[in-house]
Amino acid sequence: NNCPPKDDEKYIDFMNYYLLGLTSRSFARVIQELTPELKDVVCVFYLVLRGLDTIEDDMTIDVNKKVELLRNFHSYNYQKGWTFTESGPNEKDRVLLEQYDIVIEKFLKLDPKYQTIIADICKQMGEGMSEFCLKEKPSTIENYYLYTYYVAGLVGIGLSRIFSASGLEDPSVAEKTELADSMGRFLQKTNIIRDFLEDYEDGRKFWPDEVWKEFIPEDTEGDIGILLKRNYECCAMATLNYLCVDAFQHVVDVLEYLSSLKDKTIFNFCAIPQLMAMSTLTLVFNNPDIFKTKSLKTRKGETVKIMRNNPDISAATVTILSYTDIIADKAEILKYLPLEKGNYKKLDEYMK
Ligand code: PS7
Ligand code: MN
Ligand code: MN
Ligand code: MN
Ligand code: MN
Ligand code: MN
Repeated sequence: NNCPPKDDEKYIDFMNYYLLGLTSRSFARVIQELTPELKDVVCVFYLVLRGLDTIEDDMTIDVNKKVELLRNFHSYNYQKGWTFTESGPNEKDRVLLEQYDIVIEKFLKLDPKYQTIIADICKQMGEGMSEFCLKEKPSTIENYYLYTYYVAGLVGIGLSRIFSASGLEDPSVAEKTELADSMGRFLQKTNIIRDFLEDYEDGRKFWPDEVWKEFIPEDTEGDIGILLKRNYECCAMATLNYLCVDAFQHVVDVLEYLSSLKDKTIFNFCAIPQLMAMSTLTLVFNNPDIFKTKSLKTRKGETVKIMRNNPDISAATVTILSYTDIIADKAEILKYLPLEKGNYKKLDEYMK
C-alpha cells in the first residue's frame, strides 16, 4: 500500500490544503498567502466552519438530527477519526465531511490557544444555526441581523482573536468586536443580496420578509418569489436597494478595522475580500439583472486589479471611495425614476 500513514505530517498538511482548494473559491488564495504562523490556523478555521455550514445547508438531514449535529460539531474537532458520510448526494462539499478526520488531525496539532478560539466560535455558530433551523429563516430585519451575526460576524470576531493571540496584532484588535462583526457581516450581506435568485431556486430564502412587505400592496398574496414577477419589478428594486443601503453602512467600520492592522499579510487577507464585496455590491445596487441572472460577478479584469494592487490602507480607501462615487451616480439616477408605480417614495426616504 503506497498510501502514507494518516498521522504523517506532510500528508495531513497536503490533505488540508487540498480540501481548502476544493471547498473555497474565494478564500483559498488569501489564506495561503498568510504569514506562516497563521496560515495553517486559518485554513483549519475555514475547514471547520465550512464543515459546519455543509451540515446547515443539507436539506436531506432530518431537522432533529441536524440540530444535534450543529450543536455538537465543536466537540467533533477533538474526536480523532470522526467523519460524517450521510450528506445528501447533491452537497457540493460532502467530501469534506467524509474526510473530516484529516481536519481533526490538523486541528489537534495547532497551538491549544488557537484550538480554544476555533472551538468556541464553532460552538456559538452551531447554536445560532440550530436556532434558525427550528424557526423560519430570517423573516424580520432583526432576525436578518442576528443570522448574519451568527454565520459571519462570529467569524470576524474569531479571526480577530486569532490575530491578537498570535502577537502579530495588538490585543485591541480582538477587543473591537463590533468592527470585526461588521467585517463579517458586510461579506455575508453582500453574498445574500447577490445570490437571491440562486438561493431562491434552491429553496433558500435569506432576504427578510419585513423589507419586501414594506414595498408591496397590502392585500398581495404569496411569498418572496413575487419579486421575480414582472408586475412587481418596482417592489423588487426597492427591496434590493434597501438591503444594499443597509449593507453599505458597514463600510465605515471596515475601513476603521483595516486601519488598525499592522501585519501586511493579515491586512491583505482581510482587505481583499472586503474590496471584492464592495465591488460586487456596487455592481448589484439598483441592478434589475440580479433577478434574472444567477452569476452576476465582478469582471475578471477588475478582480485582478484588486488582487494585484497589493493594497495598503490608503490604496484600499481610494478604491472604496471610487466605488462610492459609482454608487452616488447610480443613486442620483434613482431620483429621476417615475414614482407612480410602487413605493419608490419610501425608498427615497431611506436613501437620505
Ligand atoms: C475562517 C476565513 C477578516 C476580520 C465557511 C471571512 C458560509 C460570507 O455563497 O463560501 O456559499 O459561495 O463565499 C472563513 C472578517 C463560514 C466572513 C459564511 C470561514 C471576515 C461559515 C465570511 C467561512 C470574516 C458560514 C463565505 C462569511 O461565503 O458563500 C474563514 C475579518 C465559512 C469572514 C458562511 C460566509 C462565508 C461568509 P457561498 P461563501
Ligand atoms: Mn464561495
Ligand atoms: Mn449555510
Ligand atoms: Mn453555505
Ligand atoms: Mn453556498
Ligand atoms: Mn451565497
